[in-house]
Amino acid sequence: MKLGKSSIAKPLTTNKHLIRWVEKMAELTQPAAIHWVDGSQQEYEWLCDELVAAGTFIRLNQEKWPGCFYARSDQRDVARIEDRTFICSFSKDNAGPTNNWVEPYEMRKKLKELFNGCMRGRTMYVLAFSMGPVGSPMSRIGVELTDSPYVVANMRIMTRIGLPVLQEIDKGSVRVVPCMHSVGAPLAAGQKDVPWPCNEAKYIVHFPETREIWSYGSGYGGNALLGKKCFALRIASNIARDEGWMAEHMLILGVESPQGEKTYVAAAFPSACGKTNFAMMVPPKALGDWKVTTVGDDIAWIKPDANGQLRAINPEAGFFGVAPGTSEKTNHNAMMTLRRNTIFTNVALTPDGGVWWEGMTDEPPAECTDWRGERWTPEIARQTGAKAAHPNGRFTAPASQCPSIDEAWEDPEGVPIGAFVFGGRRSTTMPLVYQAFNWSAGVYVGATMGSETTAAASGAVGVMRRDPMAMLPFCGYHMGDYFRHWIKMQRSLSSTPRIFNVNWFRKGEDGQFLWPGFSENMRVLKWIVDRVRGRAQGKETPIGWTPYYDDMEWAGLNISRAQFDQMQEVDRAAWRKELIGHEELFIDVHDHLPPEMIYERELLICRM
Ligand code: TSX
Ligand code: MN
Repeated sequence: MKLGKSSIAKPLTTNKHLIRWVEKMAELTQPAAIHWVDGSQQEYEWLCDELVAAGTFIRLNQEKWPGCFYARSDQRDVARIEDRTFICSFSKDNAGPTNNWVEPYEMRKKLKELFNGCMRGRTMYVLAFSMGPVGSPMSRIGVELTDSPYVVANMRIMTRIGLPVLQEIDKGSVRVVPCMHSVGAPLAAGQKDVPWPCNEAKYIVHFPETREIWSYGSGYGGNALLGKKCFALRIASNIARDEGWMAEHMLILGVESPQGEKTYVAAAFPSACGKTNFAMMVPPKALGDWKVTTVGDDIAWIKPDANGQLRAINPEAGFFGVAPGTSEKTNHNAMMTLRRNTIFTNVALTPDGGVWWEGMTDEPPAECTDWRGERWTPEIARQTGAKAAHPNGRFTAPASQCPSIDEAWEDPEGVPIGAFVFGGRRSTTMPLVYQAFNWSAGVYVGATMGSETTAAASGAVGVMRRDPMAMLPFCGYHMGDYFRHWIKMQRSLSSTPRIFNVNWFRKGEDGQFLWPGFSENMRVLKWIVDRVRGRAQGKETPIGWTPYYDDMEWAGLNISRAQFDQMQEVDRAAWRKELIGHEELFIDVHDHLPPEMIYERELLICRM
């Protein structure tokens, strides 16, 4: 093996397959050094020092932001890139019409070219990580080889890494998902590095059959932290289908009643619906002693236990949250979580060594340095429209620091799921809440969910985008087969979780939101829990059961019967149009669509 002057550090494993793979990949990518990540605090501090020296990290004011760092990405590397994301299954049909597919042999050839010598002048980090608590029967292990120390630092917060994971691998019986990652910016001898190396050409590639991930050219978020979207959703959705469990793009929260009864809920929302806010919700005082606890804010791995009860784990260990819009008012628990040991990326830097983003405070700072490194003032913003923080600016924060973290969030057996909640941002048609009549009707609700677009980044504002189970960009196989898998799951359950749909975003004629949202969503959650526990009535409508006004708790909130009726209205004319939208979605995946989806649509038409 040809390596630079730094020799290969001693492997921190006895696993021959792992060592051989690392050697082979080093031969391909030609790093100057190899570093086996042990995951220790000393190592993390050393890594952060290196990142500061390289200009990637800025150490924040340690008085106000202890253990926190600030990073700015390259301006062309700020988000996931769906058109560069590939599912390279043997057959194109298995990837389905909603994924980009390239023939695996062809893609491997391309990747060999791209990765050939791509780590020259850099260190290759060998990063063993566990998705889920180390040793849990529901956890899965990956090893990411990356030339980005920024990725290592973020992965240390987002997953469990290092020695305990390598010890699991050394037991020899676990299957490891190999994850190759390079920013695609080799350094020639003596060449000066940039703070955020990346490559114009980007490839986020999944081989579902061999359970491999290859990511090239990006150092940002889901493109580079391969445990998250790539492993825990795209690859895991394949593993889950094969093994009879579910890998879902869902938050998990616990609801504790004043009597101490605990009910766990898993919920799927497309982006820009406030998923993290919901996961960390603070109930209103007026409701009494209801408590909401957080198990996870993004991904749920859900599996039937020996009794046919679905149990869920959060495979992650941190929150990679969107910063803009996060404030004391919208998400107190997130603000508490990110006060220390947090990495901020693409937000604004304040003169006193702090961070700021749009929506963090009512008053913007008099001046700051924006996410592009330029001077920003409220006046400049008024004139040019410049944002201090990128709309996709992020915080990477340890889940353990979240005040609302659930006591069972690391339970290796997972938490029992009582309800699934789907939702979207819909200004019309969709009521505040309804319950599907049964499992297959609920799967239909999830399959047809969608959201109206908000950010100009995705084109026009207010356009309806279908996003089945919020999984469209994250399902690693054919979406029709994915619906089939949902339908099929019922057979391995003694009782299925009840399925609900919510919509916090319905508007009145005046264009105002009908529902106050945020803390008040607890009232909806309470009805959901009461339904799960068989305590509340449901009013039958064509789409499912809705709450009676008198079954909702209204203490401390002024919503009249008429207002409630308005937000719960099932408008048959609007629903007939809605059903045409469902048809359009189903046309795309029709050849793999389970018959239950067709039946449910027919039933819905009949009830309209
Ligand atoms: O996160 C949100 N949630 C869930 C909270 C637990 N948001 C923010 C979405 C953007 C990411 C919401 N926005 C919610 C909501 O429930 N509801 C709304 C819409 C809304 C916005 C503002 C007000 C009311 C509703 N009212 C005032 O600003 C006074
Ligand atoms: Mn997500």
